[in-house]
Amino acid sequence: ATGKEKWPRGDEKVWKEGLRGVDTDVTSITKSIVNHVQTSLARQAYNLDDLGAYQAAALSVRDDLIVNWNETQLHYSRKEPKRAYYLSLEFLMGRTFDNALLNLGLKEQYRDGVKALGFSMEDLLEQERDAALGNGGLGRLAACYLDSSASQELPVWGYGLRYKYGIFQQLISPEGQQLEAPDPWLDNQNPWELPRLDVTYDVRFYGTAERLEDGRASWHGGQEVLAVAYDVMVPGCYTKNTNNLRLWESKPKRGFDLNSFNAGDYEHAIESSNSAAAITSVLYPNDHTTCKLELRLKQQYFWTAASLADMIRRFKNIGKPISEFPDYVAIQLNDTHPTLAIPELMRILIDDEELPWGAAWQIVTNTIFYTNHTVLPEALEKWPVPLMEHLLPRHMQIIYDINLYVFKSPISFFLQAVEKKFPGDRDRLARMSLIEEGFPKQVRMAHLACIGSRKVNGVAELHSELVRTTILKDFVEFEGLSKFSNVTNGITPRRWLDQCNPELAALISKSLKVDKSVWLKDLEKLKDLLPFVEDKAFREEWAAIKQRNKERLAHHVQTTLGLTVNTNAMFDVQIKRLHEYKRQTLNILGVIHRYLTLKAMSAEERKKVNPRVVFFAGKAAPAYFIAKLTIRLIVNAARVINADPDTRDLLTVYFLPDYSVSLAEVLIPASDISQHISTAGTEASGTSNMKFCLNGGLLVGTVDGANIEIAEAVGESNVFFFGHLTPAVEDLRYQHIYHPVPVEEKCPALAKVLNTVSEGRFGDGGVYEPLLNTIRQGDHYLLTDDFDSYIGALAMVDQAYLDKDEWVKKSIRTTANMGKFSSDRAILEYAESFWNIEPAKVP
Ligand code: B1H
Repeated sequence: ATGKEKWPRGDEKVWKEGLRGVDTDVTSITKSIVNHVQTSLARQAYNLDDLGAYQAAALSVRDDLIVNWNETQLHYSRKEPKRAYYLSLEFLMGRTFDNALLNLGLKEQYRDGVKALGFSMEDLLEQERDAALGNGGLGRLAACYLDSSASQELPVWGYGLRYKYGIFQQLISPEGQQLEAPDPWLDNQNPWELPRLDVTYDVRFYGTAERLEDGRASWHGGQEVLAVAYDVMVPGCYTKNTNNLRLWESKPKRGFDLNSFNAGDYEHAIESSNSAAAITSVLYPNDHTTCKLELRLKQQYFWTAASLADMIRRFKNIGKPISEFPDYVAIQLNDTHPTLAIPELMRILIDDEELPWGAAWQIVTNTIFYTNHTVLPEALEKWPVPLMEHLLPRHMQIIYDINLYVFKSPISFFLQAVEKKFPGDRDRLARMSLIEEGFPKQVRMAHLACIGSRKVNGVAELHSELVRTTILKDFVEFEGLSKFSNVTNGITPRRWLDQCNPELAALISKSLKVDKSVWLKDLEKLKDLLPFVEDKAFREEWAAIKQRNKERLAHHVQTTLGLTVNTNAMFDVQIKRLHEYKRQTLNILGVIHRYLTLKAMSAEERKKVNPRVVFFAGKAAPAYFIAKLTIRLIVNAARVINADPDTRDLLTVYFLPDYSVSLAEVLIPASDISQHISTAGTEASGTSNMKFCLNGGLLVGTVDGANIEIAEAVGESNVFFFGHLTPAVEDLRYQHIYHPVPVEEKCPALAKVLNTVSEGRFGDGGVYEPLLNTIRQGDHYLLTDDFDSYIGALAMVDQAYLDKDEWVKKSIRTTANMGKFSSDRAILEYAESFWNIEPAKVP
């Protein structure tokens, strides 16, 4: 194209007449669905099952999304606003169909249309597989932030990987062991993505980097693979703005240049893990433990390189000088996984754009932002230098150069500052260096992310303070406090209230006398529910909705597991990844304690006890032995407890297999109480805590993460706190190691529970010894310190639940005060204080 052609080609009127809009009436909708049955699916009314009907309806909604998506991209291209890019290795999107219908405001019309065609909306919604391209909170946060960006009309794109297999499917064996099966989520086709086979980039690995003059280098040889774009439409709520999530798939490059392969690289080229398609094959299922596999590093580079190349191409289209890159682009790193964006952008600016080092560094450090999500040492990413040198030789050079430039160069501004402040402090330099000494040496990705970024933030007040005072303390002293801030996480009220709890959403709209499109985008409006605390009829409706949500969950358990759940009981829920720091073990040991207490009661005493159903769900990393053993204990304890005629009316326990976003949508609205009981200082934020409270569930928790801010918002009288506080943790751990006290002495109630397990009350006790020993020896997560106060907090919950009316008041107050935790608030903080971007509403 010369750029001088007439646009559009042909007759503009003909083009305009051909354009489709968004269908909003039932007749057009059924027409469109039937059309897709007939043509896209090549099927007919007489051979259409629920899956086919879902696919046709989804394709019809997708047409609407495409219309809006196209308009949005055109609008952004014309307006040229500064854009932000959210780089995340995980996007835990869940299902799309229902969410898209609600955001488009077409749920009712589609319900009617589908019904007219002889299907039920509920059945069709169940046909969709979750897009489970994430492990847990970090990935779901990314999904919530995309929803909020689109809903707030912000020009934000997500960049991630299109894994062929998402998080593994969890099966539970008859012995109670977790088994893992692959999640082939793309097998039935995915109507929510647009393959962009024309949007591709070459990504290089291995090869050699030769230094040239002016700090530049030439990186050549090695292996090149192709990154292909798949676009996922992200509709905003009641707006045309429909943003993009671009996921990369790896493919072998055609026209492969065998000559560029030197003998040393040949071996790697034929390794199966080295095949191009392997790169985006599977999501790594470890959360909070870093693996040092070459393929994982390849994923990280493949994705950051393709994403940056795409951003540079888009930026170049607007024809501005490269020095203005930070005026048009902000890049948010979701944890350290995309930290290679820093040396990669340096490489592009220095080697391709031929900028001097200082100018390049200026651009990088004005463009990139870094969010930390954990202070657990085992989760901090470090890559062996030999692996980096082999896979990414040019990037390793750049990292060494950054290290010199920032910390040691005599011309460096930073060195002068360091020298002035800490003369001759060699230990400090060793602590701060990007390279950790050892065998092998390792690159500290959090340090690289920190010094290469404009801002660094944690995800809740306490966590951000811990980032400043522990893992990045030296950097705060070095660079000043102002670079380090906090953005407390949020959740989208569209999925986590309107979609998962439609009856509650309807009651809120009716009572506030405002359309849900208003309060869903301005969640502080929930405050206006407070006066209804005193309205008896409202309270009754509120309680009745909770009851129906409990019945919906019971129905789900009945149909999927064949188990009957007592819906007259209090529903107590803990759902999250299995991890020692999250202390599911504390919960199950507490359940066993309750069971033993009930067993010891007389029939008369038992009559006064309120029945309780305890739900667990969550996946363990496949190689995490202790976490898997916890699942086994939960499953086997449940089996014994649920079968005991003395207690089963008062206490039952369920481990629901294969936790997912969709399962969370059923569990959360049904909970009376949920547990967020991490050892103080270990859970960076937590986000399910927000989801439960938004749905009127109360919270039992430690003084940790966002629990603290939730309590501040809803009032401490509406949460049940227990356990030691963060400042005490370090000291308690020291005591465990140097002045150990036997559990029998320190916490007799817990000792009794541990012994009951050891003695084989829940199947072969020997099996659980390794788990029990983590408590008896070392007790890193302080179960022996917190057990008594935990049991005390649960007793307070029982006490409070006796007064049902007061409980409902607490529930209403909780929901009403959760406005702060909308991800709209969080994303606007990023947009305003970090990225400096503004809304760009599509007219
Ligand atoms: C969180 C992770 C995480 N923090 C490494 N860190 C991973 C680390 O695959 N990996 O290598 C995957 C995930 N995830 C969670 O982030 C925190 O534990 C939560 O407290 C927090 O709410 C969530 C979102 O900020």
